[in-house]
Amino acid sequence: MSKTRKCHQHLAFLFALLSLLILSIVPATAAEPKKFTLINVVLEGVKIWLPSSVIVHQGDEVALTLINKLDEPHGFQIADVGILEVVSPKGQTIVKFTAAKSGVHRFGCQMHPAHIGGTLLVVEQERPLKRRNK
Ligand SMILES: [Cu+2]
Repeated sequence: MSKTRKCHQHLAFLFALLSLLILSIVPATAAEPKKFTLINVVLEGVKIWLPSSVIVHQGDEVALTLINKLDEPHGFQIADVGILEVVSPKGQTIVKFTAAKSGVHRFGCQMHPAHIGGTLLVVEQERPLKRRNK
């Protein structure tokens, strides 16, 4: 085997090692969205989005799968986050957003005021304690 060929093989091996290293780092650093499924049901004549509370941390990427089990379209709105969707009858859709603002954000159906929604609770990330002025 020639010297240059051996050198090429060596380089190819290093490249393979390097790309393997990069591939193993990227998925660990890319933020996985927090996934939740909300289902639209009727309970004794009352339409409800369930579960009625979703809790995430500030800065989280959030993906909500909205499933409409009913025979007519229903809305899904989180005004504070800028989400406004209509889910078709027996259909489903995914909404994605970043939970940028901490606090309690109401969600519900913009099409039917009586349709019960819930709250998205965005919890502030824990920070190191700051020294307070006395
Ligand atoms: Cu509705």
